[in-house]
Amino acid sequence: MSSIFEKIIARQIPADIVYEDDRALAFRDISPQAPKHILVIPKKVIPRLAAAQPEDEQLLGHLLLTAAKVARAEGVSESGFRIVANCGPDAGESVPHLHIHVLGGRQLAWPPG
Ligand code: DGP
Repeated sequence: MSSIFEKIIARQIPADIVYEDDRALAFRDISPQAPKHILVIPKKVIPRLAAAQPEDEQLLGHLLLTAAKVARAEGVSESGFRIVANCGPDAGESVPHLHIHVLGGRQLAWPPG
């Protein structure tokens, strides 16, 4: 069964897409935790960072550069932003398709909850 993010990639369910290329998709989180909250995902199905393989090295780098590109496009590159990849139950991962949260537009607390 395909995950909700695979359905977004396939345009089977709508999303506010802010960036797309051959390997990555970025769209606004449905439940934003900051004024800017975007998810960057690979089109390849990788459930989570812990499931990534050595052959995914270039793709993982591409996702990070995409996160930085999205932050620039959203105007938070200078003010600051945070990237988060929740991996597994203790981290609160809720969608089993690797995703990088890009959060910005407000002062973010540290440590996270
Ligand atoms: P995580 O808890 O790290 O697995 O983050 C999953 C995020 O995905 C969560 O912040 C809410 C978001 N999300 C879940 N379903 C949808 C959806 O259908 N559309 C969008 N845009 N975001 C979703």
